[in-house]
Amino acid sequence: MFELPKLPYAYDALEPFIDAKTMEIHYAKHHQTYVTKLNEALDKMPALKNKTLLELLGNLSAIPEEVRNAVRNHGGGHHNHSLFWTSMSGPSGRISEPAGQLAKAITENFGGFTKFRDNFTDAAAKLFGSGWAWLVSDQSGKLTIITTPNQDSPLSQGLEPLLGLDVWEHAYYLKYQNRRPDYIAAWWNVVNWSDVSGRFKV
Ligand code: MN3
Repeated sequence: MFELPKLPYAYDALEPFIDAKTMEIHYAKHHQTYVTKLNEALDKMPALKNKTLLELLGNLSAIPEEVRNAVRNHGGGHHNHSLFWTSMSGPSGRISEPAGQLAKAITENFGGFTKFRDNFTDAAAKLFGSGWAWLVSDQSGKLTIITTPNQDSPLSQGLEPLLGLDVWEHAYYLKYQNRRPDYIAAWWNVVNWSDVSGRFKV
């Protein structure tokens, strides 16, 4: 059975950029629901129960049709949010710019960190409806910025998610209402590049 991972900081750790109430509802209610519903779907398909999220999401066409959408939505929701929480941190220990190989790759692929950040911000702001903006790498280590609708995971496109931004309204509405660009601008302050850089394997 999949379980809600422990949040690596307190609900108020990301204040004032992301408020404690949003974090509490987002983690304890929204993320928990994805986990619960993923488990409910897998209860109907015991053959899938030993598979990892990567195995499930990395080959959706192999999932029986009866539960495929549930695995895609709730398995994706579980994986996306697990990555989202660890990609952020409170001020202590937070590294505010990429380091090492990832810093080098961002410069090579986007022409510098500022350009990367502007492109990512633009993609997240323009994404219509609910979904995610991502920094992903392919098998060769090439980096791109993509968006996915709903809870679709980059894993289902054979891409490795390094950094993801949740732009569902539930991620920001309490504090920012319809001002998604303000939420995105604030979010950059809490990205923990040490975690993101650690995911990049060339
Ligand atoms: Mn969310």
